[in-house]
Amino acid sequence: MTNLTERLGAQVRTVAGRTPENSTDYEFWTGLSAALIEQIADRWEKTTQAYAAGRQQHYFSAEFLMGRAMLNNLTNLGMVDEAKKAVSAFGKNLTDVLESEHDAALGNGGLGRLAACFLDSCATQDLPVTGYGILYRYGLFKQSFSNGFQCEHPDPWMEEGYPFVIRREEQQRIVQFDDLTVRAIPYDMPITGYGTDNVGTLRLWKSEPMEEFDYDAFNSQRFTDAIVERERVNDLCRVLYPNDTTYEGKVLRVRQQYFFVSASLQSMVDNFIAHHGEDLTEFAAYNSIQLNDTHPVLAIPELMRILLDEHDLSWEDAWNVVTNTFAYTNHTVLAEALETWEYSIFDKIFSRVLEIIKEIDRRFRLELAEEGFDQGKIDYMAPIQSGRIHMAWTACYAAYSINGVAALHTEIIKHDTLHDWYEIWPEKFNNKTNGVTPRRWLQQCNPRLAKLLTRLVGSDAWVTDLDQLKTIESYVSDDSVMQELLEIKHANKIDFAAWIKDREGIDISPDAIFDVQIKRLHEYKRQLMNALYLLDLYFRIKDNPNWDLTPRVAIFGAKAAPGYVRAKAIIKLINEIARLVNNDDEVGDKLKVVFVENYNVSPAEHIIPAADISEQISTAGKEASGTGNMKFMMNGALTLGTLDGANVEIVEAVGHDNAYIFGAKVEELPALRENYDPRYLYETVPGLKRTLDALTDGTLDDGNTGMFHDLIRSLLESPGYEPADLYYVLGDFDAYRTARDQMAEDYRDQLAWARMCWINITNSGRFSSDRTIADYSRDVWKLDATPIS
Ligand code: H53
Repeated sequence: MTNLTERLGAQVRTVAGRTPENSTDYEFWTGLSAALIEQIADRWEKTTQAYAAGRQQHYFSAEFLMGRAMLNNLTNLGMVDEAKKAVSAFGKNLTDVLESEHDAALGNGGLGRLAACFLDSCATQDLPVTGYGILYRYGLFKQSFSNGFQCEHPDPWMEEGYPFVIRREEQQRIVQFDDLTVRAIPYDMPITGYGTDNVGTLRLWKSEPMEEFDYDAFNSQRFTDAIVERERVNDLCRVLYPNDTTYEGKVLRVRQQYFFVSASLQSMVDNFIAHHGEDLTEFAAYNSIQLNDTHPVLAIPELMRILLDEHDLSWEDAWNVVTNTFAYTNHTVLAEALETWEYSIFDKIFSRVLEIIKEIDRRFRLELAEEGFDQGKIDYMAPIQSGRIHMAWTACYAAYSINGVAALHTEIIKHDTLHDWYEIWPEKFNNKTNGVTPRRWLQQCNPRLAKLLTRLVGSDAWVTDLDQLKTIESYVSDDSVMQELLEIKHANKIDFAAWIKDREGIDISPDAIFDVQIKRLHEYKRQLMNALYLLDLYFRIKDNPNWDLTPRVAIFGAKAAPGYVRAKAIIKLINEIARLVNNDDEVGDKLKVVFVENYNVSPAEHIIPAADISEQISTAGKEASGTGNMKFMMNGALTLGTLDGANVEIVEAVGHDNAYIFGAKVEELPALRENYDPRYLYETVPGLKRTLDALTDGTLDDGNTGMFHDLIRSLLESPGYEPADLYYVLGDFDAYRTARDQMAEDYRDQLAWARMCWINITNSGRFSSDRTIADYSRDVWKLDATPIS
């Protein structure tokens, strides 16, 4: 191959239709992407062929939050320096070219980003794993603030073309609904791994009309009918549902789910036949499917349908295949997130699938009755109950493996959420603590720290074996290394301050503590508690203007589901607090509040390397795992958190001296709740009354919406169907304030602080998604690495 500069020049000319000298950064990005695809095409094909012939794993997920692809691919292929040179040969700057890339935001939050990290680890470990999802035309909405209120805008992320997905016209499938027939076209995205020739695949399906246009309808003057039909099909993949954890009960969402699992299963079955012949009873020997939450659970009845109706297997044989094929990951214990669908929806759009679910339900009831279970229990656990279909229950019955995503979460599903299933099939249950890829979340986003780690480890072996960092833990007592670590953090904070200035127009000092909470806005994540702390801190500063406190910058990033009124109220509240605090000269640099608009994967890559404090403050028992907590730790931020989700394991890894833990524990909450009186706390906890009163006494302005009154009510009054302050915000407030104040005090001793950061970084090995994937691969998927060279 000719050198990259020449190829890039040619590609840019092709996409831009003019000389590279006059082309835009975005055209350079497109050209460079094309050159990259050219580079990996042969190996990608070879990998695909190698995987197709052996045992394979398939990761079904309605969400893949990929973020940007270019830097990740360049890094994996060892081409960053070459790309820098090639781009600068035309007078461009690689950073600007990279910044012109849109985020592929085909996910809402943790669950979608986890899927993306998993693909990265699978590719890096040469594991034969393919991801399957939906090519949404609009990803997660873009967020802007208007007078502090969240506004949502569409995200047409690939409208200008996106070279990292390749349309595979010839591999299309037909997906049949009772009232609609559509073509499913696969768009394949190459997934490069670090330091390997293997290239994995993410297959995203797009729906298209059977005929691009119904000319008969058009010719007989029914022009609008022709358009309407076409749009009905296009609607299917038009938009990602913007809900995190809760689900949207829309027919369209069920259609999306069925659409992508049906198309994926068809292509898997065809591949099986091509390589292993027509005897589909052997299907599970070569294929296993991980269901990422309940969103793809329709794959269970759909595989039954394919085996029964299209390949004439008996029910028993088909069920045997199905129960050896599917593994189910649960990601939440929140009741409102467990999907159930109305029977009538299924009846309307895929009656045959419903028929199969009814038969699964009938056999389930029979099986349990024969084993002597009482009717009440059977009714509760059955796939169909009171006219609704329970996707999680169906998954638990059919799957050979059921896992939670952190040790504590798995215990909770075993003994609470899914405890009836655990009693019957304990052998199905296992824990797979989440992880994050150290390529994107350390090596790429924090090059300064990466360089130090490589120097001390003696090689970049840590990039694919993060446990290696443990070998350099002892530098904790080397003051010059600690000094270097402080300088790295400081340099990252300067970069971040410049980025924020550019984006939000606000000045922040790199000498302040950067205290960060970035995650979806949800009451259980308790951004409200953080906001109340800031308001209380503001009043304390006002009380004592000469207070010599360590300057703080509180940084938020969060999107609220468009219909989640209370979450939107919390966004408005934080923006109001920012307005109050940032414009008060008496406060000055002591406290700044920054709400980063349109938080997404790319902003996270700027924020995390600059963070000092990682806010992980969910109500104990509510956050299944969390993965942001791991990214912060890897980058040397200290956790301020509750004993929830994976925080528990982070503390286990670093020790209590190197994290700040506060608040009620899961096992304490039931008793605490019994006599819980938030109003008493409001009256008695110092500072709490004036802080809460500020929401409604004119200090802060909710634009006459009444939303701040509602927030106060949610904390102090019970609406009847749930207790007041369901998420124990006021209950934990004082302990939170004490811990956070203590952190700020401790920050003064910079060397001691650096030592704590170092312990976090060097003990983050077990939170690499490489470890998680190795666990899945060994315990659940039974896969062998399949290197192509
Ligand atoms: O999944 C993450 C967890 C996190 C959990 C999140 C999640 C979603 O993002 C969406 C739906 C859902 O049921 C759960 O909230 O705690 O870390 C990955 O497992």
